[in-house]
Amino acid sequence: MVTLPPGQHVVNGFPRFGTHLQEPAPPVPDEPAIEICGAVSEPFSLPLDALAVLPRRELTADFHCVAGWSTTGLRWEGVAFATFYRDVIEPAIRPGATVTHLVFRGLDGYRSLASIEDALAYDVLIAEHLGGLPLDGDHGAPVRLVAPGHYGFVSCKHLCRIELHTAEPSGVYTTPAPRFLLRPHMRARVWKEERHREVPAWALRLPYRLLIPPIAFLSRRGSRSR
Ligand SMILES: Nc1nc2c(c(=O)[nH]1)N[C@H]1C(S)=C(S)[C@@H](COP(=O)(O)O)O[C@H]1N2
Ligand SMILES: [Mo]
Repeated sequence: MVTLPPGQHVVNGFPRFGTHLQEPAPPVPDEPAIEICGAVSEPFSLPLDALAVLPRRELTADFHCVAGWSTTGLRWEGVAFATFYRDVIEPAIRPGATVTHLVFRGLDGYRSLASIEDALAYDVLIAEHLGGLPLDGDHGAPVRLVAPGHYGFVSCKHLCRIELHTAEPSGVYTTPAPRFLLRPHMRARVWKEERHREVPAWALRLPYRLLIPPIAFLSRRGSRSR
C-alpha cells in the first residue's frame, strides 16, 4: 500500500505530460551539455560525458504532477544534484555571490525554479536512466532533473542550462494556459500540497484534474512511442 500526498491519485504507467503538449521531444544535440550561467565568474558548458566521473546515485521514488496524477515506484539513476552542485557549480560561483535560487531550462525552452535548499535535498537527481534504460524523449532525454518531493513541474526534462540567481527571479514559468491557472507555487512541496501561489489547493484539485485527459491526450500525440 502506497501512501500518496493529499489530493493525488495513482495512474497506470508513467504518462508523457507537460506544457510541451503535442510538440515532439527536442532532438538530442550531437554533443549534449549543461550550460551553467548567472552568478558565476564565467559562464561555461559541461559536456554530459563529464557526468560519468561523478558518483552514481540510484533512487526509487513516486512522481506527482500538480494536476493530480501520480506514478509510484519509478527507478531513476544518475548523479545526485547536490554532488553536481558541490563539484561542478560551486567552484565557479562569482566571489561574494550568495546563490538563493536556480532556474533549470530544457531543450524545449521549458523553465523551472527551485530554491537552493530545495535543489540540494538528498533526493534531487540529474537523472540519465529510468527503469534501467537511458531516458527516452518522452521523459526527458538526454538528462532531466528529478525532484520527487516537489510537483512534477519542477523536474525539468531535457535539461540543458542551469542559471544561478541571488534573489528569487520572476516570470520563470511561462505556459500556454491562462496565467491565473498556472502561477505555480515557488516551493511546490507535495506533502504540503503547495500547488499554487495564491489559490488554496482544495479549490484547484477539481479544475486541475479536469485538465489531465486533454493534456495527456495532446502529450501522447507528441510522443514517439504512441
Ligand atoms: N522540458 C520540460 N520539462 C518538463 C515539462 C515540459 O513541458 N518540458 N513539463 C513538466 C510537468 S508539468 C510534468 S508533470 C513533468 C512530466 O514528466 P513526464 O513527461 O516524464 O511524465 O515534467 C515537467 N518537466
Ligand atoms: Mo505537471
